[in-house]
Amino acid sequence: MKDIILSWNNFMRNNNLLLILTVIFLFNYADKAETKEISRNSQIPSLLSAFFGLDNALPFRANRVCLGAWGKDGMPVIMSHTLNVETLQKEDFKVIRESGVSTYPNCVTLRPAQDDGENRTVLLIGDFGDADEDPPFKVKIVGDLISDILTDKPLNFRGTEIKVISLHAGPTLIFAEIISPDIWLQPQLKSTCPNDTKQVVRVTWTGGIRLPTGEEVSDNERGLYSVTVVSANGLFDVVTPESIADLNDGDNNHYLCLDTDMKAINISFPAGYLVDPNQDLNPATQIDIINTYTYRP
Ligand SMILES: [Ca+2]
Ligand SMILES: [Ca+2]
Ligand SMILES: [Ca+2]
Repeated sequence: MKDIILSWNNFMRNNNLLLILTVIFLFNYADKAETKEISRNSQIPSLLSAFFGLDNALPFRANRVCLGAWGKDGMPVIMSHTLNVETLQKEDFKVIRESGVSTYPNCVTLRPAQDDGENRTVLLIGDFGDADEDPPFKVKIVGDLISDILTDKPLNFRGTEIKVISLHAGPTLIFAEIISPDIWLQPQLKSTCPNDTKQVVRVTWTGGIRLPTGEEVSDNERGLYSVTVVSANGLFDVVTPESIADLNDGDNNHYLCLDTDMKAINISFPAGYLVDPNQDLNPATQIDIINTYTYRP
């Protein structure tokens, strides 16, 4: 009898071992399948930032974009990829306050960042809580919101979320990419790059930016941007843009026109020169450049 119990115990031990090995195998397999799926897309959709830009303070003119927006909260959300506008709905965005109370925006819009290739900044308009009492804490995508990037599987933002940057924080750089001449040579841009431009980096801030005087940024500020470039033989240099384009359109983008062929890898900007709509000054900020377009001289 004792022998039977011992062999039963052995059997169970072996079976447990088998079960554990099976679980490990399945996890590994699932992990590999997942990795394969992502690498085929080589893209993972995510929210880059959600910025509590204005608290009960959207200006009267915001009514033109969203009826009743005057005096509401404004929160730009930056997406990792440009959006298929037809899949953008206010019900896709759930804003959760510190207390746990959640609301949907009254309106969402890609305006004013709507030039070709820009549509990754969604302005949420609504009542998201109050800065001092119960501020917004988190934004979560709860509907199907799809990127317009062509991949074998649609890039869906559903389920992604991000912690909200507080009202009193200043604006920072959140995204930078090399863009194609097809985009920066377009005449409909409000301001364009000079003819001898070799490459252009589009930088995106977490929200709208102006000078502390209330004026729009002009080409006079180009020297504030430092662009780290690297030569073909691996030598680093820091340059300033020859000029800034995409000015005076009230959005959170600047196109930095570079007169060098060297590979641009990083952008930095010093503290204290720009303000967000709440008049908070920018901290020192920097961001690596993504090369979604391959420059061929
Ligand atoms: Ca623009
Ligand atoms: Ca509010
Ligand atoms: Ca702009």
